[in-house]
Amino acid sequence: MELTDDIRYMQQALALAREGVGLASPNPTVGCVLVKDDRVVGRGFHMYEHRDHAEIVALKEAGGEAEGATAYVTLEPCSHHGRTGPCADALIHARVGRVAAATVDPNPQVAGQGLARLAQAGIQVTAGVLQEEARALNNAFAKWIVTGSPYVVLKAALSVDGYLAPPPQRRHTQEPHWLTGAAARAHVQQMRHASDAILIGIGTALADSPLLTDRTNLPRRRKLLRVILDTHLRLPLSSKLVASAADDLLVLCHESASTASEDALLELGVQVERIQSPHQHIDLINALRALAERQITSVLLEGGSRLNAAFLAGDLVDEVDLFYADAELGHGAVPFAEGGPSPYLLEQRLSRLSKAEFGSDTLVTGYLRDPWG
Ligand code: AOF
Ligand code: ZN
Repeated sequence: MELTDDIRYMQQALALAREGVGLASPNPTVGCVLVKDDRVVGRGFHMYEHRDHAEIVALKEAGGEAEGATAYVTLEPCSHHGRTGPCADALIHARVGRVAAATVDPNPQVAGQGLARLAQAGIQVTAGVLQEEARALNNAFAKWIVTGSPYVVLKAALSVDGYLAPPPQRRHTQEPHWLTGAAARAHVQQMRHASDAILIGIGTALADSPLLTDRTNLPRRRKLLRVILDTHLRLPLSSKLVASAADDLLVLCHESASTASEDALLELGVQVERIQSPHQHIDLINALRALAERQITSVLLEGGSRLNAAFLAGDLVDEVDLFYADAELGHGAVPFAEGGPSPYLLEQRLSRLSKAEFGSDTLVTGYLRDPWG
């Protein structure tokens, strides 16, 4: 009975947390529901711009009703002073009777201390309610706050035989070649919405001239940062990417790239950052660190056979999302990862493999590492 209630209310808190997707980063998405006598007396989710953490929003709504209530929180209440005071203290002060948290906060400044403080104050604490769902919502935050590098998601749309695109000689237009259908492409838009940045290689930028925008129309605090890895600054000034730059286009180049090219891009509102690299290519670890310093907690890799191969070879990918269409492309088509594994081989290395259908396309999701340890 009690277990069922815990799950039901934590599901409500998770649904609230999801409203913060796109609005909470670089903070975690967190939802909170305050329940008294089987009645919801307060609800809240975190938006970075509004500063208040989810618990504080819910406590303000509940007022005096918070006393004796159970707080369902998707992340451990914080114990530190950041932009706000500790939520654990606010819950103690409001005299809630019990706190159920879905997962600990991976932030080393919190990491269990919030729950400990609540327990010390005599509040009943239950941890781990719907932990897996709650953690999945904050993979990016966990990776970024613990390692100082963003969570990397490799996404690819593939033919059933595992290729990315027809061979260049069979491509008749400059228009993108769609393998997957509308439902899968709408899901990719949701993935873009949940990401802080999207990253492609210059090869894909030149071949496909993509726009790389979040077209969900859902609110987001910061624009999706469009990042191009472009060692020698070859991105054409006339490209769609440059033409649409509005503080949201960042070109990462080698430290030796031409200053004239850099100046021309800067002139058009494109941000350029030179990445220290001990070799001829852009050092990917340094590139990811540079993004993390810009408070980018997650990066969606959307492109290119070379890019896929380089990130996989560097063991820099956390999550893999492979959309398989039912069309075949056949021998000679562009491979998933040039000189790297086939997608089928990669699948064998993934853990927690799951499948979902989008129209006639299949999405295979799996993980190469778990940011929660
Ligand atoms: C909570 N509830 O809703 C969120 C929490 O700088 P601040 O004060 O906004 O603190 C940010 C940190 O607080 C963040 O790194 C994470 O550890 C925690 N986020 N905690 O109790 C919330 N968003
Ligand atoms: Zn807090």
